[in-house]
Amino acid sequence: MTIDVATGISRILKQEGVGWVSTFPVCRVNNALGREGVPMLMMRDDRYAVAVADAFSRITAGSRIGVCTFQGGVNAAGMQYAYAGMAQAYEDGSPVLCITDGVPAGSSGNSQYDVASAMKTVSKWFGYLDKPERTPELMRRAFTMLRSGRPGPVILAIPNAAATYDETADPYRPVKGWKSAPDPADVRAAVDQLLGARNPLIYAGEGVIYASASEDLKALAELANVPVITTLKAKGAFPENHPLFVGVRGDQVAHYLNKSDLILVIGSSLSPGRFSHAIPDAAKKTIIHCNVDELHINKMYPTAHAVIGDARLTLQALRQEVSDRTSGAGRSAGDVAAEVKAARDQGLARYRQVMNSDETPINPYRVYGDMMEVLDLRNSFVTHESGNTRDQLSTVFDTLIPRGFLGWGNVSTLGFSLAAAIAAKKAFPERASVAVTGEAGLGYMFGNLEVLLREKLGVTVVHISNGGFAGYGPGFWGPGHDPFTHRVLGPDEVDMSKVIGALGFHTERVGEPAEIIPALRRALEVNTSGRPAYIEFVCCQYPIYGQWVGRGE
Ligand SMILES: Cc1ncc(C[n+]2csc(CCOP(=O)(O)OP(=O)(O)O)c2C)c(N)n1
Ligand SMILES: [Mg+2]
Repeated sequence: MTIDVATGISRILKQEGVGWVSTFPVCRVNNALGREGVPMLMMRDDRYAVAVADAFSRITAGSRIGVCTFQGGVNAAGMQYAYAGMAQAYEDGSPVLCITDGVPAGSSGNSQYDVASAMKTVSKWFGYLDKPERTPELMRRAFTMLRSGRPGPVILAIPNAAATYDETADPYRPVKGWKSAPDPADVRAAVDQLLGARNPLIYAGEGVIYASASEDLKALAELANVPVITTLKAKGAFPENHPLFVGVRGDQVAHYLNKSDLILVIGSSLSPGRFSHAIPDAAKKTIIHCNVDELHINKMYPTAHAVIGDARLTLQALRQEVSDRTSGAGRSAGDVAAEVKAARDQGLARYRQVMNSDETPINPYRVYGDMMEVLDLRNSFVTHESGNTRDQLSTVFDTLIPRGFLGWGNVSTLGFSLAAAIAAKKAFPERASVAVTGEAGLGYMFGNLEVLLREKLGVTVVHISNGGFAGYGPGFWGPGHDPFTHRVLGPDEVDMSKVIGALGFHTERVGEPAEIIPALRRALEVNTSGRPAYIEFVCCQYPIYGQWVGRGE
């Protein structure tokens, strides 16, 4: 049967189990999506169209692929705006499918912006559908890239969505995705080193989440009796109430990174960026790097042993090897858990204190502490923004299940938290979904707040309202601060709860610590009937949080 490319793509997406597509108009595939009954989540700008799909892939660990469409072709306005979203997905390695109009044959070279070269800088793979008959082939390749190997965005450009082909000539079959298992000799070498180390440390990255390997990580850590730290993006890959959990950042993590003689890295690129640790004295430590591909091996630090393969298969193989070597007894290493507890108690003491603070304006940690009390941490979703909310929540917020918290941002682009909270609601409608933001993130969200009302997405936006951009590092004061570019209108000048309330959100404005918990409860209750909520917490400026090792105070 002869069909057009747009219809073919829509049907293939359905075959691949794609339940909805986020978009900002226009894209020539959209009308076919509508006709074929694929719901569209229409965002209010192209960057958010990408970001919601990106976040959906992250939150479902790639088990359900987020798909978006936006304008491209000769008038690539949408694509130019969406670029920020794609760059962010590429930075963080998120398997999102982006579909856009391609430059039609005969029109290339007409504009200044070269679509193909721009898209190649932000994608794992960029496909250009130059012949309608290639629709099944390119979609197969796209889903192969999305479901196998190191995750990353795939972009498909369709120059002529109305061109037709015979659907029966090359019938589409869904792509399962493939994994690779590690070389047994590498596993043995890694375990030799691990069992010979005095102070080993597990450094877990987001690959553990993409491989659905949290249980396997726990099993290895327990058998080998090794403390665990996770990266920001892997926060929640290891249960944070576990006796072997050290932290994501802060003094206790620094203590373990400093004292370790061996670091077993699993599912992380180990690429020190702005929001991760450097490895202190790396040349003197043994780094065992388990990763899904070779891109990150011997990058920045010398790798003593690499184990290349899927994180779950690798963890299972390591565990089996440790078990075989120790007759099932595991590594005996004294009271590791007691030492972890002491380090955590010491490192977290000053935060635990302010989590109970009664001061006004409210201390932001009091809000986070009360959130932990109100939310069911096994059945909720929380995410941060760029700025203090990232730094503070990743210091103290206890995450008990994978993706109970989404940490993000090798490069953290403001505004992503709302996209993440929307995607979490789509992925797990029964879970409370909370985005915690400062004023900068809120500014990026404004246009998209309408989407939550239109789509009845019961999400709560928590605003740590402190009247300024803390930005990075020492914040509002001290050396290196940004005194000329931090002040915006704050809670004394603008009542944001009225502004957002006029849109139709349930809103609250909270100035008293005792009111935090009741306000959160009301917001979450309203969310259950599909109404979004916004709470402005009038907070003090308190730019204090756990540090990254090697990044300076
Ligand atoms: C798109 C983008 N541009 C710039 C930045 C740099 N940046 C990071 S945090 C921040 C200000 C944060 O201020 P606010 O939202 O008020 O949070 P606070 O730290 O005060 O809690 C800026 C400008 C960024 N992360 N993303
Ligand atoms: Mg602020």
